[in-house]
Amino acid sequence: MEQNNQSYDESQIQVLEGLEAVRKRPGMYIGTTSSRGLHHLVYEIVDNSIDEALAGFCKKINITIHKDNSISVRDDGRGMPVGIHPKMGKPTVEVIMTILHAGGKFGGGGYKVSGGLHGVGASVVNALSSECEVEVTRDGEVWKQRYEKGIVKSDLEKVGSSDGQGTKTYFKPDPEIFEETEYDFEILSQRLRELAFLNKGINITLADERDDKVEEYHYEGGIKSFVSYLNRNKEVLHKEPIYVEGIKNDHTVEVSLQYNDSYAENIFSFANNIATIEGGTHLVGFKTALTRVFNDYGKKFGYLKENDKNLSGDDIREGLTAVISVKLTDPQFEGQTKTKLGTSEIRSVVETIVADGISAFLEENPNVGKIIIDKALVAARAREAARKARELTRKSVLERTSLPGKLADCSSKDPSECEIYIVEGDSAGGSAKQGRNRRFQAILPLRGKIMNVEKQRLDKILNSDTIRSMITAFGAGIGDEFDIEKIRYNRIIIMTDADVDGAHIRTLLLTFFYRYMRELIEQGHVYIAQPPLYKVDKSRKEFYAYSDKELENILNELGGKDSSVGIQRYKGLGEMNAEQLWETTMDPERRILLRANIDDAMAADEIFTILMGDKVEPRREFIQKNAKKVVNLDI
Ligand code: 2B7
Repeated sequence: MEQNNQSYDESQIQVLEGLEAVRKRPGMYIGTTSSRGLHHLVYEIVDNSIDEALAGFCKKINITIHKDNSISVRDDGRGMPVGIHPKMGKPTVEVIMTILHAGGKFGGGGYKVSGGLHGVGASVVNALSSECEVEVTRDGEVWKQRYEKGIVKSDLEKVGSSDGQGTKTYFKPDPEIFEETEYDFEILSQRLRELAFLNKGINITLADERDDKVEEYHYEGGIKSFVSYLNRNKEVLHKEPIYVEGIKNDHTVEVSLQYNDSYAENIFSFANNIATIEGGTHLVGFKTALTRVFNDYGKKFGYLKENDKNLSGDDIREGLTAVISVKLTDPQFEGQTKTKLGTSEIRSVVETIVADGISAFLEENPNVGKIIIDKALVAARAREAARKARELTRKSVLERTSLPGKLADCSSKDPSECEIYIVEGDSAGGSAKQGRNRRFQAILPLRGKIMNVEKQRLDKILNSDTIRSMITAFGAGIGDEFDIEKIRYNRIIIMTDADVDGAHIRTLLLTFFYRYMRELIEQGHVYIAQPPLYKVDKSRKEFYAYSDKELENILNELGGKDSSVGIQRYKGLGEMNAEQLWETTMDPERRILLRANIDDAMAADEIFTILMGDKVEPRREFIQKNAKKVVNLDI
């Protein structure tokens, strides 16, 4: 008895120390206390339901955003165990909810495969919530326990009976911890849809009580449906995505792929439901298999002659949309953002399963094989042409005499302090040239239309004057040969009009950077300038407003809108003179710059795909619905 009491006290102290640590350094456990961390709480809880589903015991997961931005998650799994935990001497539910790192084997079976990046679970969510409740239904009984800031507020109590089963968790993120406490439906919906794609058959619903919205995600086709969804606005080259699955050495591998008529390669890889943005061994295995299978197939059916050079991986991946999903116990994550799968064993497992699966598919669907090989052969020829074109560009870059004529370069040659403004239109370009600080600010005016790079191959893209002048001015090359070390400017600032055309040009430029100079965006070198929307003047004083809200504030401060107040709405940069442009948009002391950050390749590609796709309808709809959003694209 004595002994028992003592260990109970000890475990109690452990709990408090553990949860206090979480509240003291929330960032260590959920990465950040910004909006991102707030949404992460939901994923942590949902991950436990997904694990229960992967174990084969749960079919439905329902998520509700309540009016006060608290959250409920309910699943129809077996329900968290309610019996006394033999080591801890208290109900297992309580252990799960209050002990840090209580992951893994409750009730046997180490099935924990899913899990967010930080994979810390329910106790962390509990610790960071001002209120939390768990309700477990199992063996005909309903049990409930309450917590506040992670501290137990009521013993686990039987509150009713029911013939169902499952777990329900309610939590309200603590405003003392989170800077942002409002949930964004779209953010949750995107991840939940992704989870439904990645775990076929599971039924997930998301309800928003703030505006009575409900969505349901359920895909019997799993990642095959995912690929169809990603290609939904594209012209596909074969009707059904190819789908391959296999299990080897306890590793589950699923791959689906479908070609479209674009030139882009879009491969999304996942390990245990986590997006592996930086790739890893599973991706390497997939690419190796794909290249090998199509070269073998090409040879076997005479599309490639014995003496022909092999098709390159890039040729074979042109126009490819693919999803790779592996599930493994104890994955190793590496890389700067811990989104690169390092587990080496997976490489050959994926390679074998994919090679066998695709070969079998091609045997049965030779017409699809021919379409893909034909496309790869054209790609190979175009790549050769592009190589020659690039050779020419590179020579001119090396010669250095040939910085583009339109470029007004800065005098400093120290890239760390230099910036280049890419400016829409000649007249704004002129004002920018006059208004700038020429020591460290360079100006490159853009004339005419910017090519939609998504629809072109590299050789065509390199024909565009606009794009060539950017490549030459930046000095770091393009595509596979892009070398960020050589970049001549630390900041690349896109300055366009604050209208729909400006937004379009900005999207085209971001698409170009994203596709051909991705590190520029990844490493945070690309910025969007924010010119003011209005000039207000009263009694010879001028004020600039960068948003409608700000205009309202200024007018209020000036004592309302009357005849003595002049309001000018800037339709374009061209309406500002050099001095105004400097004051409002270019002076480092006063300007506002937004950094373009594409940390979510999928979200970015979605926007690009919808905007740039060949089907006109979705594009128009998107621009109309999101005119505001496009302006704030990922920044
Ligand atoms: C690693 C811990 C967290 N757990 C179980 C069993 C079922 C189960 C859970 C859960 C989120 C909100 C509604 C296993 C696993 C704990 O041990 S967690 N269901 N659902 C959940 O948290 N959903 C379980 C073996 C036998 N019986 C039950």
